[in-house]
Amino acid sequence: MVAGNLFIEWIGVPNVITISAFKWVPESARGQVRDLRARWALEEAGLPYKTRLLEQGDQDRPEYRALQPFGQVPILEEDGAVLFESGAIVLYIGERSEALLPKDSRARARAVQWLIAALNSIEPFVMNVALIDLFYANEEWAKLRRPGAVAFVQRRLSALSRSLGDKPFLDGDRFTAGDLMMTTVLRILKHTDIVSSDKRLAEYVARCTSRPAFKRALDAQIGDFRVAA
Ligand SMILES: N[C@@H](CCC(=O)N[C@@H](CS)C(=O)NCC(=O)O)C(=O)O
Repeated sequence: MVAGNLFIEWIGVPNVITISAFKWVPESARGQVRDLRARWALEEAGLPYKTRLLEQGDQDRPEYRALQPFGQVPILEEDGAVLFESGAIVLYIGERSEALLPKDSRARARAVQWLIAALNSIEPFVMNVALIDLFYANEEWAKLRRPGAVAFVQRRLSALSRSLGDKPFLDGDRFTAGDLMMTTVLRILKHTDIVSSDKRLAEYVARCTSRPAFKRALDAQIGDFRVAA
């Protein structure tokens, strides 16, 4: 026991990973802020982390912009290394955990493929609708644009639903980083029935969000807002 403690002192305790998050966001954004993706990945991987909570305006300070050029959350910091973009962060964490990225190289490539599909083929169209609803709902142009934006995302989601088929997860029986990312993207439309009206996608999101790691991540994000309130 003593020898063990001495050993830890000698090698030094590694720095705990830090994730940036906002100290406050409006109620409607709670549970949606993208640091949730990093927190969820860390929970799946069983890695401890702490948060660096940004006050209003902190994201525009030169110190933060030097770490995240666009002034967004999340960033991940570990032992002097810094990463931005939630996709890159989830993949970085995934390197430490087969729960996110399988060892088999082809299965791993497919997990990355689904993560990129979530960010590149689904999220932009989901965001078209979300931005209209959450920021521009009363603008005349938004009222005209919304039906087309909804129709487009519905076509994408139908294709996703067909590809998912009867499988529990996008690549089959096993949850991966691709499912983590896809779930967080689909949840952006929680305020509509666009995802929930597709039974397969609704069950898929429910399956992924019933994972204990997701619940811990969500509780932690909401908990940080409560502490800051
Ligand atoms: N592509 C980025 C998007 C990050 C993002 O949009 N973060 C939002 C919170 S969910 C943010 O920081 N918004 C403030 C801003 O864009 O100024 C990622 O996935 O990390």
